[in-house]
Amino acid sequence: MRFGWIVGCLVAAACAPTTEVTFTRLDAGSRADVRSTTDLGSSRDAPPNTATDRGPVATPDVGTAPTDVVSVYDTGSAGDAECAMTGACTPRPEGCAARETCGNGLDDNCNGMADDGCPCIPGTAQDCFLGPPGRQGVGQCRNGSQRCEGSGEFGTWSACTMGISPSAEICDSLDNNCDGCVDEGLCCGGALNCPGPGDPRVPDGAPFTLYPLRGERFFTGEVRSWSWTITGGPCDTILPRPTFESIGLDTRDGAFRPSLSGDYTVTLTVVDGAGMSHSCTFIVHIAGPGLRVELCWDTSTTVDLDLYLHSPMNTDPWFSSPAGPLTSVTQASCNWSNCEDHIRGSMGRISWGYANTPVANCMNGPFGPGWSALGYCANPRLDIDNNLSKASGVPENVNVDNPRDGEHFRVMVQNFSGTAAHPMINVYCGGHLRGVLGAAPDTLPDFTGPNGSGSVGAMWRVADVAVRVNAAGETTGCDVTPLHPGAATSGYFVTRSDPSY
Ligand SMILES: [Ca+2]
Ligand SMILES: [Ca+2]
Ligand SMILES: [Ca+2]
Ligand SMILES: [Ca+2]
Repeated sequence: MRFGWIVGCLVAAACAPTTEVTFTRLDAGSRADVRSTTDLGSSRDAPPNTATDRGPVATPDVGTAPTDVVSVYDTGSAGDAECAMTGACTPRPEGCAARETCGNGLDDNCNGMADDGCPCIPGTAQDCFLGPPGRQGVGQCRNGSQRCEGSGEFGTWSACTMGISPSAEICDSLDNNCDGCVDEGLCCGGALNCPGPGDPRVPDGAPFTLYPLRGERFFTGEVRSWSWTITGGPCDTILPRPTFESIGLDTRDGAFRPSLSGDYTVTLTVVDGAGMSHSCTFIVHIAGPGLRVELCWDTSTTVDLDLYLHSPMNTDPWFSSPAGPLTSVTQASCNWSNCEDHIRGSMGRISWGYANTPVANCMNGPFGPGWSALGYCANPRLDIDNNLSKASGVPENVNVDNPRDGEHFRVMVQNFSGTAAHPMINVYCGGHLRGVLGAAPDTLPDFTGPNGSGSVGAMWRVADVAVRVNAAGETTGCDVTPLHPGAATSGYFVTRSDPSY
């Protein structure tokens, strides 16, 4: 579910004119990275850039950009001359370069596109920043995420979305245009105090844990109305209802409970005693530890798909025979039979030798009562199971809170119903989105097959994920390798009635 954004004018009339920031693209494309001041609130965000996740990253030479570089970003400041005199601050340079540098997720040449013209592996995802390179990570600016689109061996990076880009400076105690100066050139009163990245008022959240929203932390003064809107990540674009529950969104103190990892964009809109609207938009990062694989699909209320994560110890077949999963499922994978709080069948719980983790990691999910009774979260575990009887219209996900460095996991989706579905897989490593597979426009074609009552049916072997874990046991990143049939270098790896690895 998506919500409309309400962006209030926060600049007192006496302070006009305001800074204008307009992003336009030089080409005729119509992607989402065309921005203007009118959509400055619609950006969403992804985790902070971690260079270790992408291997060596070239650092753009932002200090010696030729003078003839044309930037599509207009982040210059204006404002009231009188106010500009107070609080002197030197804005940071935009740092535009003559050429794009590949692999850094930056728009080095300031043409409105990050890593444009750079080859990538379809299905992988990386952090990116839509704005002048010199403004990355400054003020309210936050990295977004882009995924590699295409159906061939190599693809191209999508628009950089889900981040916060520079926007016009407004009175909110925040550096909106990310030039290193707060509320520069404006005559600000100070009732609104919006959080930027890393602000202690907006700590990271965890899946299934209620996240409080406290309006008084961001606005002081007389208020006529409070309003919160929340936007989720990739699965929220295709599921029939949000991946989060929410309460009190029209009150000062609201809250939401996310069921998935990733970034949720929150906008607070306040109408003050004089009827003027004020707004803050910020990102709440929901980070589950370790490896987290999420599955969602368009027909999740009528079609039963199942998520399987293969044991990292072997390459055994997924099933013991081509007969249906109900009779052929094995311990080769974490799946619906052996990985939930409640174990079905006689095989017992799957064990890959990991320690259990604190029950707080899973106690608020749909199987929370079961995990609470056990007193721990098992690893691996299936946190949500959409099997149309227990739950419908929801995602599924498998967690391994504490994988070991270098371990390698294969992800598979089996179509139990056999009828049409377009599954999407999101891979998070240490809370960072590192794979988006099957998302539009590269949806999985014809994922249909025999019903699971008599056959293992249609199976999509999605990707191999090799995790990186530091000495403290924290998952710091991973490499996602999308899979293709046979020796092919492109195409989705879907089989029918074939249980092999
Ligand atoms: Ca560029
Ligand atoms: Ca670049
Ligand atoms: Ca500024
Ligand atoms: Ca500001």
